[in-house]
Amino acid sequence: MTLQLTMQSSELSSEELSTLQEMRVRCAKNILLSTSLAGSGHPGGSLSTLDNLLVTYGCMRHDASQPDLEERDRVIMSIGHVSPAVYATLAEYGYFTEGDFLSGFRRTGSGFPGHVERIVPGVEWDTGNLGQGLSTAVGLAHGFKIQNRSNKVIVFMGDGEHQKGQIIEAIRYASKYKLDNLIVVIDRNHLQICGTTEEVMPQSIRSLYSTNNWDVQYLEDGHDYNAYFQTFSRAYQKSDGVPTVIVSRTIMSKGISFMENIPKYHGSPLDRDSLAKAMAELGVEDEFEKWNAIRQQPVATDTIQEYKAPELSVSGGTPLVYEAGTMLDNRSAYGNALLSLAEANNRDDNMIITGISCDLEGSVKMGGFHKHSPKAYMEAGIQEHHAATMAGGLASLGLVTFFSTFGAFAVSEVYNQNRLNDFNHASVKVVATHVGLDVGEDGPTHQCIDYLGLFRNYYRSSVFMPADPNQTDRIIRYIAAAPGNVFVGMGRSKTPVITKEDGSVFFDSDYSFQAGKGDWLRRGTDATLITYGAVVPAVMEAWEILKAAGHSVAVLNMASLVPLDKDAVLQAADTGVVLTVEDHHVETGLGSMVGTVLAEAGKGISFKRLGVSQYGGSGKPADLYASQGLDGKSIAETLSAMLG
Ligand SMILES: Cc1ncc(C[n+]2csc(CCOP(=O)(O)OP(=O)(O)O)c2C)c(N)n1
Repeated sequence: MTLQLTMQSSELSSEELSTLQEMRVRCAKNILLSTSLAGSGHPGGSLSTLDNLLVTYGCMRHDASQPDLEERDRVIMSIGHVSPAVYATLAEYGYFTEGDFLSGFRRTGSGFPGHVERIVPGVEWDTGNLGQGLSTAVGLAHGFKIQNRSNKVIVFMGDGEHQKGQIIEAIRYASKYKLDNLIVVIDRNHLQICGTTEEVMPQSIRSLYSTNNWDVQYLEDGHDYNAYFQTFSRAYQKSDGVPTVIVSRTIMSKGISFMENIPKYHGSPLDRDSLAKAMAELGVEDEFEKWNAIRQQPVATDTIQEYKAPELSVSGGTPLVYEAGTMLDNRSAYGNALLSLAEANNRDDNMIITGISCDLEGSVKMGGFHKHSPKAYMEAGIQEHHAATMAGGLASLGLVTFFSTFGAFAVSEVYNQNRLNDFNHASVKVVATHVGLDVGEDGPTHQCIDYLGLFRNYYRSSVFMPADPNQTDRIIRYIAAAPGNVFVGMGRSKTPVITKEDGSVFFDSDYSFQAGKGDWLRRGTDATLITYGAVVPAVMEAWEILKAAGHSVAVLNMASLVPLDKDAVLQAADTGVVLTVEDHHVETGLGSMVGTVLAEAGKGISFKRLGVSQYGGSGKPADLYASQGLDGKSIAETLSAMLG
């Protein structure tokens, strides 16, 4: 069965109301059955959100036969734990059958995971980490505005969830950017895991929104279909520049007398006897044994929705080549490349390249881009958690989204936000400046030395570290056109253009960046220095010293760290001596990656790692490098000792 409600009507007809009642009974049955069959899950919040979900899907634009319809509205379930309610609702609306859901829920390999994931047809975003859903929805809503599209975004949130700080960041942002295409629905059941929301952490949810100029609608009975329909329809149809929140007073476990208002049922399924009692209350057959038998069969995978990347048509623009002898910071080369990409791709009626920064526009060199494409530049304020998550929402619409701030705030600060983008194939371009000891005088809190260690934990993200302004230019153009999440890091200082031995530009107009490919800056036979990023000039200085001492040393620049050019590492091993040098925590950086490649290939060669072995200090980058053995002279000494 499915249902299409007409939002122009003043109220629901009696047929529509009885259809909704019938749907509710089936969904309640499936919520309780699925969780009892799995022996885990979240029936309480599922039953309290259910009524609002059922009406929402009746109103919004969607088509179960085309889950990726361009014109569809987007539902983000910030409360990913109410997956039973979502799957039951989507089954009602024809995305799959209730049998698919009941036979597969929470089984390894099935298409129906414990928290909602986009492998389920109709689900837009993997969630479960509370507090992030509103930011994703804000990204989508802002993205639709930038694309001049009329799609709406609806986000379902919990009341306990509102204790998370990221939510207020998103609330402010939605108000600033007048996202009237956004509707928040809050399941205000006053309960969370450890008791009432008042006991666990008192909060005034409505005032969070009203003080930020949202349209706040309160429903005293959130289970009243007509009241919700009327409020939702009004919010859906207005265009006054004000986002809407519907605070829907609901009852946890609504509809099952002995479960209502008991916090335990937030996350506990019914035991066998209680399930039988609940089925009797609902007036439906108890199908536990039937589905339990079916669940002994191998898990079905045929509903699993494969991820499809949005189709992109991005021009890389014309590369900028910086001449030999130029000294320029890589972040300026980034800013120039970003502006050039905007010039090549952005039109007033069609923005493709977008950029977000967090009160650091000048430092991350986004000023030129902002001036060229004001509609596509987003100043998110000092709200990095929101900004990182929002970037995922924007990027998932096919907007090429650059998120730029200092390394410490683009990586460590928002580790779990980037992680969710990774789950969601979001294709965010995290371009961080002020990475490593190269940050200098601002000191260790600002010296991001863990970007590789952290990003390597994600399965779907690349890590690129340019060595000079020319390589920066080419990497930025490459990532704009290549789908996928990526981290690009750069230091703060001015750095020389890298040249070949004959003095000509190394990354010249013929060079194009390739992921997974190292650059042999110098060839040599006695040893190899493997390096990247801000320490490349120091390594080149070491190379000069070693050359003067009569050593033939190769220098391999690994701008592409993930994926890593393992063949080049093995070629380096052929020299018999390998030293890695990096402006990164020595234990979690390139050195350890190279060591693993060598060990797995059974290479018993002379191998050492140089990197940041303790928190840096506050001082000139050259002095900080020298203090940790990362200056040219120290690198040359270390390698000389290895050469014997
Ligand atoms: C960031 C984060 N912290 C903790 C949890 C664990 N957790 C899951 S649900 C929940 C309570 C949510 O309460 P509420 O939003 O009121 O949802 P309801 O209990 O009404 O379903 C918690 C703490 C989580 N999923 N994410």
